[in-house]
Amino acid sequence: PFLENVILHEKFLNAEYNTNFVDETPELFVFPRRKDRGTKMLNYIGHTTVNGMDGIGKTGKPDFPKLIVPKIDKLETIPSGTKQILDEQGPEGVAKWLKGQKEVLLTDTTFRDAHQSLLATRVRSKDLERIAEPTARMLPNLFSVEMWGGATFDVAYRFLKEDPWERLLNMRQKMPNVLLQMLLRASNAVGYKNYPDNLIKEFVEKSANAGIDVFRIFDSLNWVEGMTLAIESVRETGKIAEATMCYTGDILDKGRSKYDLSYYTNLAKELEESGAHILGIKDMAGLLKPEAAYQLISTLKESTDLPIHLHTHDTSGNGTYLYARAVEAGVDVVDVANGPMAGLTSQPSAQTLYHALEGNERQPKVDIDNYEELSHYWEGIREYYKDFESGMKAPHTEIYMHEMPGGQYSNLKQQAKAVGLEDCWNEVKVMFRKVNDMFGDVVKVTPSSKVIGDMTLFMVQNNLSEEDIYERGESLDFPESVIEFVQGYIGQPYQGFPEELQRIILKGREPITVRPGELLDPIDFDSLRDELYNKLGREVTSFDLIAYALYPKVFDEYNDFYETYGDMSVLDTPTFFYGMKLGEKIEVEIEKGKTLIVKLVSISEAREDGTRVVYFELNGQGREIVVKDES
Ligand code: 3PY
Ligand code: ZN
Repeated sequence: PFLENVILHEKFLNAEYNTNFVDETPELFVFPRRKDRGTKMLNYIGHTTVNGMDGIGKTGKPDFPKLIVPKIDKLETIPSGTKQILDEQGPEGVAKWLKGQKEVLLTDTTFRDAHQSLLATRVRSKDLERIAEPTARMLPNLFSVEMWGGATFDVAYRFLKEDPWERLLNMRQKMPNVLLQMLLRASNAVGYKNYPDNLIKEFVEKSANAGIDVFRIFDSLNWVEGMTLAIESVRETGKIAEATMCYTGDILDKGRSKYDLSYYTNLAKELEESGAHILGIKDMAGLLKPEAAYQLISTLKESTDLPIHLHTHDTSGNGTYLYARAVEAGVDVVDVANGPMAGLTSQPSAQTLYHALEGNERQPKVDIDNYEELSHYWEGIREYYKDFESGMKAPHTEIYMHEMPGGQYSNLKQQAKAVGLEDCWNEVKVMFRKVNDMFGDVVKVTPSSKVIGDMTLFMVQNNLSEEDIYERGESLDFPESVIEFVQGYIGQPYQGFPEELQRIILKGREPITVRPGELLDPIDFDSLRDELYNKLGREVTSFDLIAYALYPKVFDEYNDFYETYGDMSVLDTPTFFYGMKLGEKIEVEIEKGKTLIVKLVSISEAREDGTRVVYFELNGQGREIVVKDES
């Protein structure tokens, strides 16, 4: 294979080689892997059938109804939309266009926040890409489709074993007419800690190149200094910087003055000055009450020139009503999800809002029948992922007390269960709020919300009261995330840290007050590329490099999986999660025009060494796979 690599190399063919050719051309040593994709896939299916899937266990494969995908005419041209406005008029043009619209515009979050909030972020690219083109054709009047960022990036590698960049590239191709939007955690990018400045810049640039048009940028403490680098980086790409403030507290509660109306108007002005094209309001926990929404939006409409984009979670059940009040106050865009993927900890339903605004001159201009037709597909998808549901069944108004963000509620509940606090969940909720107040009432959203959650579990688990922390704090080992937080490593909270608590937790360590990114060495991308090249034994793309820089361990594990099983994003979702039933036959298109037919024939009893033999037919040929039974 070495010789083959040499004689087929471009430089060799073009006679552009010299004596250093071999030394300077590492790819000559990359030999094509044996193409045993079929066997690898049978190994995965065999393993999953015998042992089940992490997070689901071994439950047996349910019978799912067939997914209903709307029929589209591919020969018809795709109607143009907001993407064309961006391409023709730039980000300022889009902002101006938005402000000139009478109707309220919609961002559809079904492809990102809806499944992040309802289904533990588990919806796979295959299921998103299949409905992307019908959505683009049937809902061309959307402002944007939120489909990337937040937790979807690491969950794709970590649990779904697929490449999030590929999802973006494919969806971009299928949705050429609407703006594609992502959630960017400012200096935390799509991670949970601060990253070096050059990594943030590189991430933004490559995301923009791969297809993101709108970057919703927030800082988990509403610290504008932590956001400016991300805003600048987005502006340099020519895409839309939606600088966003996270809504916390309750402006209607006059007894709680920290986050009052003037706090938000000042913040909005700072964001406008730092280069925002759109002002985002991110109500990540669903705390914004209808009257508060009216007051907030009316005041912001007066005090800034930016179009306003509002995001909420419908946890309390008040989402549609608060949107209706925001619409009265002049909000420009609101976030909704397709009905079957809406409500509870997700966004309010697009269809519900549409009907709620019947007769209102600002009713959104979308084709409601098309929305309903697409909803039949999402009903099927919701079923596919039923094992990842949070268990919340009804509107949850206690959210106004504990203030946990939509995505955190079920997560923290799981964490509490894992440390034996399942029966103390009501206590945990109350403690969460108490910890928030102890830290001076903080903005709670990834990653600051995790700090409050970690401290909460630490206190409940160790039976500690607030007084205990002040009295015995010197002798307590606080969670690492809490120490880093009061050290300033995720930024500076509004009005600072409570000094005494900070002193108790730090035990003599020095806190920082500058932007954490200023203290981090830039990433040396060249040496990182070499390191990764040596690990992978193949060419390293810029996308791989960024993923490795953000999540070295997760990316390593993803590649190990890929080595062992190959690209399993090609499997249908029920097979990916549950394996196969005895006698079942499936078709797997492993690449365009190449389909494998797999039948599960039988599974042997466990043998003495704990393995089972799984008998398949692959394209009619008998095949045996040995699987270790881990039960
Ligand atoms: C995220 O950061 O992923 C969020 O959705 C926060 O609300
Ligand atoms: Zn959200």
